[in-house]
Amino acid sequence: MELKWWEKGIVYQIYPRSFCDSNGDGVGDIPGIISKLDYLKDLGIDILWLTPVYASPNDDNGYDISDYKAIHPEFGSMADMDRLIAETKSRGIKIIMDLVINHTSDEHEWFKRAKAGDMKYKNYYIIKKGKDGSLPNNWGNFFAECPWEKFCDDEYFLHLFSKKQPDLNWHNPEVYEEIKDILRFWLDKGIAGFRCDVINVLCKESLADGKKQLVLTGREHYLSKEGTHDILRRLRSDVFDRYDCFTVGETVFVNLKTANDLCAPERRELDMVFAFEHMECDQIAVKWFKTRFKPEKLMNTLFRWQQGLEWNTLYFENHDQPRSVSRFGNDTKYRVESAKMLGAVNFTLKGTPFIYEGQEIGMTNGDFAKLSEIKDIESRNVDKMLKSMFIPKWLRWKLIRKTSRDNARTPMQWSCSENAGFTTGTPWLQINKNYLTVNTESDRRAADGIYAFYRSLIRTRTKERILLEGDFVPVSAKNNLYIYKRVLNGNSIICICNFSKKVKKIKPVGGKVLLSNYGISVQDGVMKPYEFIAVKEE
Ligand code: TEU
Ligand code: CA
Repeated sequence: MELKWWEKGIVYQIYPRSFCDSNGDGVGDIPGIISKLDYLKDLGIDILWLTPVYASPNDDNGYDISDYKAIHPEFGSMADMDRLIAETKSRGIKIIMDLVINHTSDEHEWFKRAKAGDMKYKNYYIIKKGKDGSLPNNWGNFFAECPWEKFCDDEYFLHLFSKKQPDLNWHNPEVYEEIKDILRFWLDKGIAGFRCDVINVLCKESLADGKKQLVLTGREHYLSKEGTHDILRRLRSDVFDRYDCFTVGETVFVNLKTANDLCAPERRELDMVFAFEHMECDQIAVKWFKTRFKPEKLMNTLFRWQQGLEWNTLYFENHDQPRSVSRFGNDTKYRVESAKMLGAVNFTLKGTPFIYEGQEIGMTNGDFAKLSEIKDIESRNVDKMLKSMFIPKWLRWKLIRKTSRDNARTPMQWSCSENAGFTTGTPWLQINKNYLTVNTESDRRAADGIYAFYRSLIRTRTKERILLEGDFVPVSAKNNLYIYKRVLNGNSIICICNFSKKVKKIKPVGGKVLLSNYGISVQDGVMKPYEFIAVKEE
């Protein structure tokens, strides 16, 4: 079957605040993105995903939207956005935007009118009376706080995220109509699709108490419910089908069954989903408690998803996760090797690869020294929660330093000039001091640069039909050595990955070397630290 353009393509995620600042206010912006389009074109990407650039009070860095049809002035104007769309188009790059429709900002006109007593708008949100003088139910919240906030008198509104992010009431058909209109507005401008934020929690089937759980009590009442499936199918036939666009859902807590339910082609809901299971391989129960990383958990999870879902999104990083080289690789002695190896795994599995800004030069976790240097609302709430559990300060910091979303949000490191070439002003979040060595300029100059390796990954995947379409076949997964094949019409590519610092012996594989992070041309049976090799078998 002919692959769709979003299956063939490579997606590059931009976190606009941290990408490139054009006017020296310390915040990345749309003109900054435009100035780097040639860089992205040279890398070889096909699709850009922009995290929210809409008007927002920035309680959650743009995921709290106060006007879906306006650009936040700190990012530029609508004219800048139109120019970005035109400039990407002329380079053959498409743009997908973030669609945040589980909640709005409490500063959105709808919520303001609801607050002012307008019944029409009150019904846009989930507002409920307390129960016997206390909260409407016992649910938990994604940002480690109480999900109910006083609305007025004895009423509360639901917010699964921050209190400045009230959840929309998807049982109200008027909400559906409003969102349809917003989607058309952007699609008519030439946007090629959406990354749909927490899309599988839209429909709250009931507001009854939930079964007590360590995190997110109550989630059985809203995770991937029939009402959500119905909304997705309707959005598809009412809107998306009329455009050449695609949707990728950010789907929390999905397993193989629910992921298939959300994106199997015949169900006509989403085109792809972001699953999280492989991101949970180094945590205990909740993401805020990290345990030692064991490659077998990561790789076995990936192997299972490769076999259980027809088409996967392939990602190791985004704006909510620590940097992959610090987390799964080695960000000191083997930074270059392990960053390349992770990239190679991400590009040789079956699915659409996503690159998060900076991943292509092996950017590492932020080098924060104390909580006051961290801006992320999630980290700040987690600190409060842990404090209420009497966890000592040093331990709270240890956990947050490892898990904070700001690890991936530090500004992009472009050069070794002041502020890493990101801004001429004061950056909104501190730049990692390793910018003097880790930056695009130095990396592209180095003989063993990571950027150049990503370029070859992209070109190889685009050229090799086996990598695009071939079936995934696991071969072995033991002793930190992972071997798998991609197979198409009897032809195969074998991929071998040494997920450790130790040298390993294997049976030498013959054939043409397609990819090697050590630049070797013959596989000799020795796998060096973090070595990856892909060989076309003959
Ligand atoms: O994230 C959804 C989500 O579930 C997050 O809480 C995620 O589990 C967490 O960030 C991992 O640390 C999306 C966006 O990607 C995130 O940036 C937003 O804050 C959130 O939705 C609310 O819109
Ligand atoms: Ca700026």
